[in-house]
Amino acid sequence: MVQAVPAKESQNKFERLKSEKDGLLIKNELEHFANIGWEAMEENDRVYRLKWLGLFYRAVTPGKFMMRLRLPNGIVTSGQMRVLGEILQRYGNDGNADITTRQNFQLRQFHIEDVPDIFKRLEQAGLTSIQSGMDNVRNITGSPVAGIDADELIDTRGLCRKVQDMITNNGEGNPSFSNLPRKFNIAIAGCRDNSVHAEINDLAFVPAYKNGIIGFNVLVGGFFSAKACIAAIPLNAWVDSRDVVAVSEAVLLVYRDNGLRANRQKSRIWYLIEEWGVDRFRAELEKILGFTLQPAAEKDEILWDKRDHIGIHAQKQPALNYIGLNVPVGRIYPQEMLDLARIADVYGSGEIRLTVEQNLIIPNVPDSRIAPLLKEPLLKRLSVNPDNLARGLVSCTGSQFCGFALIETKNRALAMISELEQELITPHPVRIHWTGCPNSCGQPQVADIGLMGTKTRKDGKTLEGVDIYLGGKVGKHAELGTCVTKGIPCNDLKPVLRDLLIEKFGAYPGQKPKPVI
Ligand code: SRM
Ligand code: SF4
Repeated sequence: MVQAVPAKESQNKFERLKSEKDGLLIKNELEHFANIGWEAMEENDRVYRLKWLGLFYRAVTPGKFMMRLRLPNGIVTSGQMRVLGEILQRYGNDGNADITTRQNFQLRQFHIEDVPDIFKRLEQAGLTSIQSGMDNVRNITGSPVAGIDADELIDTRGLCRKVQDMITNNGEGNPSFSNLPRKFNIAIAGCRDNSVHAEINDLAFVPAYKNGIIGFNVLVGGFFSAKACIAAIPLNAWVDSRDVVAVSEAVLLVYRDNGLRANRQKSRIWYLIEEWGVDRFRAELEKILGFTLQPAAEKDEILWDKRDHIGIHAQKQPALNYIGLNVPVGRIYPQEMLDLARIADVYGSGEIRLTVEQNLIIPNVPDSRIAPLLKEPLLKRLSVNPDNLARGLVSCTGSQFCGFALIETKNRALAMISELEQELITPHPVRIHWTGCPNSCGQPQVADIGLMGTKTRKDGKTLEGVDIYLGGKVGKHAELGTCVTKGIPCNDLKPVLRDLLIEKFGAYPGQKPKPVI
């Protein structure tokens, strides 16, 4: 497929970088990089182009790289989990894995010298990190209970996999989509609770019936950035599930060839749709598809509040259950990954799933195996029954590893929740999302309480602080929250959160009774 080349005069630093050398070509230079080491690498290769292979140089930890995988629908087998744990143990230099807000894994602290070996191991395990950063399509999210939810409408597993295979050329790398104007997010919802946050994706499919057939209404243009946060709008199109891959491909082609590139702040697909209008955008898709898209179904089937999938839940298969484990701020360690692989084998069917809330699911656990599974020591930390604040906690990476961060997030989020839980009884789960800067990777706009890192001043000193977002709604009434308070120093945050929890979320002073042993 011929790639559109942006006019030279419109080229910013990133467009120049891409047209000088396609990021995917870096694949052939990996052995060379491993031989020369990170300090001798050309800076654009090290800092930017390696992201086409899912490798992120972390200036915060000089010499170390993070690796972002692709896990369509957030599913890994126990064998794959074991390989990931072993890779971290062997090459991770005390690194860890993080479950991301796109139902995915990031692995940390690798040296470039070890990356060729790591890639061989990933490939043998059927895993890839290809095209997961920079101007590429991110992990394709799908319903975390696809195929096991009694009320599911469409099983999203195969669709997520097929869309990924189309985009990445079956994991080989696909030059057709290696020079998009910017990043691109795709989500496919298959259940009634919008478990993927469809509305914050550049392209989303939500289940809807048309003439008695279940297919998808299509949403386009959702995104968050430091400059704007936009909820996706209807494309006014209904597609049969057999057309999901073709429609995704057509949207990407239209975006690749027409998306705005000169100003990176305005390079997300939303700005093209805004410029053209939805009707022209849809007409351009139809030209590529070679057929007329059917108008959207009158209503979609997102009818429920969003579930968090934590705890023990009966599956549609008789006598089988899925067990949702809360992973505090998504962080998990190599030995725990090996334990999880064993647990999935011993009690389940050897499968593990990730959620966009940075948690885990062990599916296919027979009734008779639940009690012994609950006695596993790992479940003391990865709880099936966390407190109501821990349960809804999400956090982006923050300053521990991310160069954009204005504040430390994950450790602070955990400490704050633990203190608040000592002082308050919160009758219902409250979803608190931390994000270290306005890029919004931790999605504060979808949270009950969103906390966005900022710098603030107090007593003449510059301090780490947060802007507070309220009003984020998920599930059937999804709505983006907005900023209500700016610049609260992190050291002064606890009483502010305490008051918010009491005033708006029914919390009251007290301590949860200790379980009787
Ligand atoms: Fe993000 C850039 C981490 C989900 C919006 N994001 C980054 C980088 C790569 C910056 C960097 O190079 O350091 C962060 C890597 C830090 C690290 O070491 O982990 C980073 N983003 C993350 C993750 C890991 C947060 C998490 O803890 O879960 C998520 C990885 C998802 C994945 O598996 O691919 C992550 N990022 C998101 C989301 C949420 C989502 O997709 O639902 C968003 C907002 C939604 C969106 O993109 O529309 C998001 N990340 C950004 C942006 C702003 C994009 C923009 O248009 O301006 C940046 C900055 C950029 O791309 O220039 C960014
Ligand atoms: Fe880094 Fe900012 Fe994203 Fe957090 S929100 S991971 S600090 S870019």
